[in-house]
Amino acid sequence: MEDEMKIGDNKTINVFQSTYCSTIVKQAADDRKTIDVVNLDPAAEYFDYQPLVDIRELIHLDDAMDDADLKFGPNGGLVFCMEYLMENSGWLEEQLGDVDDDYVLFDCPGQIELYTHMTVMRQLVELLQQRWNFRVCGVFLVDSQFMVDGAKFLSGTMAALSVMVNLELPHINILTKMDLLSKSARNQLDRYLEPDPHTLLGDVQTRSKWSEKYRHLTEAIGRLIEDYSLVRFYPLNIKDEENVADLMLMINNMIQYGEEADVKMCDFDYEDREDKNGLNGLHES
Ligand SMILES: Nc1nc2c(ncn2[C@@H]2O[C@H](COP(=O)(O)OP(=O)(O)OP(=O)(O)O)[C@@H](O)[C@H]2O)c(=O)[nH]1
Ligand SMILES: [Mg+2]
Repeated sequence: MEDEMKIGDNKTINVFQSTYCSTIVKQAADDRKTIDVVNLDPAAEYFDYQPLVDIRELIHLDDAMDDADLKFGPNGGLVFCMEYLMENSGWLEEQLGDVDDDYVLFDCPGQIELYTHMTVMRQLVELLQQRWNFRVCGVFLVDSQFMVDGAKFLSGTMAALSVMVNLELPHINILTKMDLLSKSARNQLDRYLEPDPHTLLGDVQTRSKWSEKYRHLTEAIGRLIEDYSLVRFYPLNIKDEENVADLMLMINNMIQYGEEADVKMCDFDYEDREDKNGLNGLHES
């Protein structure tokens, strides 16, 4: 990364979906900055970036599923691969090489249980933070098309909250694929982005027996989200450069990345005069 961005041990990481990784890498390249991506998805078939490290060179999902002794299915196999990575963390460290001051995205597999309640990703985060001095920001991406309905919005919010609690990281929630939403779906979603429990609950209320029975619980969840501002979502349209730049800036601020680069040195003329408040005057030259 560029010299002016050096701030000590300043390796940074975000956890992303493949399309977002390539979007960020391309936008950074347009600004003549290099961002590296580590593919941590042992089942990845295609992604549109050149990875710095690729977990598939250590273990592929097929290795776990085809093994006659292990006999894993896709989910168990994926967890096995991530645990295998942790057992071979020396391999990852060696592959990463000297990444001091670099900005690294980790493109992670999509199975949500890895983040909501399992420990393997948490262990990885601890390794990055505590042993390898990374500054880590978790980026949780949810497909906006699954959030255009009160009940789904509540459940997406609870999933995001579980991830935040489990990983205990600076964290940002992003709604992806905004470019694919119709105008009416976008309007519907806008109502949830500044959540008002009554708006949400109005949508969630159906006349089913179940929803009637748990109405108070649903109301309490809605109030919790609103009262404590626990979870916020930021919409992302990858086709809107300004939108991508705003999100990058927000993430950089969270991990205090490139702060020195923003410090502008100015020459000042100090004058021996008292201003009207009795303070020494300061003039920018
Ligand atoms: N139009 C549009 N398509 C998108 C966007 N994000 C992802 N896609 C498409 O959705 C599909 C899946 O995207 P990926 O980036 O591979 O998603 P992923 O979360 O990495 O998927 P897995 O690795 O399988 O978990 C691809 O066909 C992408 O082109 C978006 O913001 N807009
Ligand atoms: Mg992917």
